[in-house]
Amino acid sequence: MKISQWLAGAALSASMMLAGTSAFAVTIGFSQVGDEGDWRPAFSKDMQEEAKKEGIDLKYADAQGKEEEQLKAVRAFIAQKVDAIIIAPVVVTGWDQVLQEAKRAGIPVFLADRDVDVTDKSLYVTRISADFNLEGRLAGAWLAAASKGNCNIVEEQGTTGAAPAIERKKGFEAIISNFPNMKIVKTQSGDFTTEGGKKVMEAFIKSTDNLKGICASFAHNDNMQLGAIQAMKEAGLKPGSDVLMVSVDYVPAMKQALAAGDANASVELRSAIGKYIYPVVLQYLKDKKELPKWVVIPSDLHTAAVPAN
Ligand code: GYE
Repeated sequence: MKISQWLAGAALSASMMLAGTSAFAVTIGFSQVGDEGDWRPAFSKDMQEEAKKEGIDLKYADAQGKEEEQLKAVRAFIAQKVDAIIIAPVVVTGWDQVLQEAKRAGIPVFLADRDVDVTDKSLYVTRISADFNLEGRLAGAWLAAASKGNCNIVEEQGTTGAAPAIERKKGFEAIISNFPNMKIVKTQSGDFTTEGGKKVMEAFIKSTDNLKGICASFAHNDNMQLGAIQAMKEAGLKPGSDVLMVSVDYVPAMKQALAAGDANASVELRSAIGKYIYPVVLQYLKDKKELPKWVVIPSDLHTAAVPAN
């Protein structure tokens, strides 16, 4: 629901008429991970634009990839008595205490994108995000079909302890474990960055004698895969034909890599998700109705032609 529709309803309320208020301002604090790749800044921009459209006063805090910064930002939002807090958590651990502080202050917390690992689920209202495990399964299923179930894989993992790194790996492994001739032979974290992916692939190239016997690179995000593509080209290899390249996000640079034949598949992680997130938050602020703990945003698989061999 748009805030304009909501306002129309709210304006009818006797209390507002008595107070003579014609506008309802909602203040939301949003603690964002940082800007580690191409997907994240697109998501941040969308959150800011959608907030404007909804008439939300958005307090935006960039944690530069550090959980300590997120904890500080959340505490600052609590001190400012915002109406709600949205967190895209860097990693899954370390959240219990600060979420309890928000709960004591009566400020509802919503998770966007990444997940947290807390035993008391009442510490947040809901999480609005894509299914990272499904993304891993889609990538694994594509690769199983493309390689006919025969594939030695190198894997570039996302940030250690981050929900998408954990779940994409689990989902991918759940699929390839059905194929006795598919296995991950090298795996390392590239921290979701282009530079990280490049470094990791350089190490893989060295330790496998120029990717000898390697059939695919699975990267937990496109930026690491784009870095891996650079490293492979510098080593005289042909990503997309010598080695199958599958990753997640479907950012514009990956669309180009797919079109150029440097990559073969990418699972889309939508970045324009403010339109999924804010209506849930605003509705909850209005009616305080309990929500399911996860509101799922759909993911799609995009592929380029698989080279025949
Ligand atoms: O895939 C990656 C970003 O949290 C799911 O974070 C997100 C991931 C996304 O850095 O590119």
